[in-house]
Amino acid sequence: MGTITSQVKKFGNNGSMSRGASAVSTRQQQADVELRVLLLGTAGAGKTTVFKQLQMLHKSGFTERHRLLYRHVIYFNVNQIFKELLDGCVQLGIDSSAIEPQIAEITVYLSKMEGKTQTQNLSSSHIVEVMKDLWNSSVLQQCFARRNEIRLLDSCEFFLSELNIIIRMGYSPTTDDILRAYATTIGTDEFVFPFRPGLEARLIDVGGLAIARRQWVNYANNLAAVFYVCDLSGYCRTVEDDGVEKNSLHHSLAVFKEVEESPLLKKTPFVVLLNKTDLFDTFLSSLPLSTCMPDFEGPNDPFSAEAFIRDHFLAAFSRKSAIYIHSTSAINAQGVEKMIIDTMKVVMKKMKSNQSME
Ligand SMILES: Nc1nc2c(ncn2[C@@H]2O[C@H](COP(=O)(O)OP(=O)(O)OP(=O)(O)O)[C@@H](O)[C@H]2O)c(=O)[nH]1
Ligand SMILES: [Mg+2]
Repeated sequence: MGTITSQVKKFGNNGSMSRGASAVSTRQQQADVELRVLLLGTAGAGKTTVFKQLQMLHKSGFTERHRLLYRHVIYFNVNQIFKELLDGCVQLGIDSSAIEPQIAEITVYLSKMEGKTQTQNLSSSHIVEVMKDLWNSSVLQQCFARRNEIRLLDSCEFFLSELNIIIRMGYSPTTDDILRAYATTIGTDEFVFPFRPGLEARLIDVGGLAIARRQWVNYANNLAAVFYVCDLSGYCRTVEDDGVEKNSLHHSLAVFKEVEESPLLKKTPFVVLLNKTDLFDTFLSSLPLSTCMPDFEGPNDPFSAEAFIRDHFLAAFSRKSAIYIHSTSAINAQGVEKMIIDTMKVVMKKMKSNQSME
């Protein structure tokens, strides 16, 4: 996703983020301490979604410039979704020959839209009908029903149910749309916000692909906490990382173990965010957790399944007093606000008790 990612990244480096950063540096001088919090996890786990939520809470929403950049990301995402659904049909052996011309038409249209500014328009009513018909077709619905078996953006259903709104003149993404957009983080992003008088927190978002994860060691000094984000719904899905296809939950646990064992973090408290509870609950209703974790004997309800995964994270962590595990859905603004407040409180407590032990 080269261009889109670099556009968002460019915003992060040169746009309102850097304005935020300079305003912040003045405040920083006034602050006695800065809490440094590192967001880690595998690709697509939801780190940037948590980051965006914090930006929204501590700035007053997204600027028009930010929304315009995300408009490009969303067109790119919708384009990607149709391509992934077509690839999925091929992978699952679903005959897609009848829909290939429409997919090609959509791809050409959306590729043009990705480069357009808000004031430019392409006639949209015909293409919206083509997209809606395609999305409702038995071919794509059959494919979507087996979405855990293919590579497909999590926001597929969300964006395709909003086509009338997205594909039109003057579309400006809502906050929800921005939270649903996905541009993989290539480098790192930082955001500073007041935590309480005299104390600020710096949140650092690192990309989750193997190549991006290597950068986290540069941020490991003086951390108040690591927030490790795990995509719970990955239990029935695979991801490709470093050219290898793996079960997403097993991969997340393996990376967690690697991070936890790092000597650089041996005094750092960890918050594990078990994310995407909404998707987890949906998948669990038809795909038992035992498909990925054969030791799980049920019952196959969200509470028991989540507790089982929690236990795996606990077992993988050697310092039992320095871990806090919280379930969340990062797209839910209210849930995330509460999560941030609750978990930061816990982190502060851990910090205090760690300092008193030294
Ligand atoms: N349904 C649902 N989607 C979510 C949730 N959290 C994140 N997503 C979606 O998952 C996709 C990936 O989220 P990101 O936050 O960009 O993932 P990331 O961990 O930053 O990924 P990398 O930057 O590639 O490491 C986005 O489309 C989000 O909208 C959730 O709780 N539920
Ligand atoms: Mg990211």
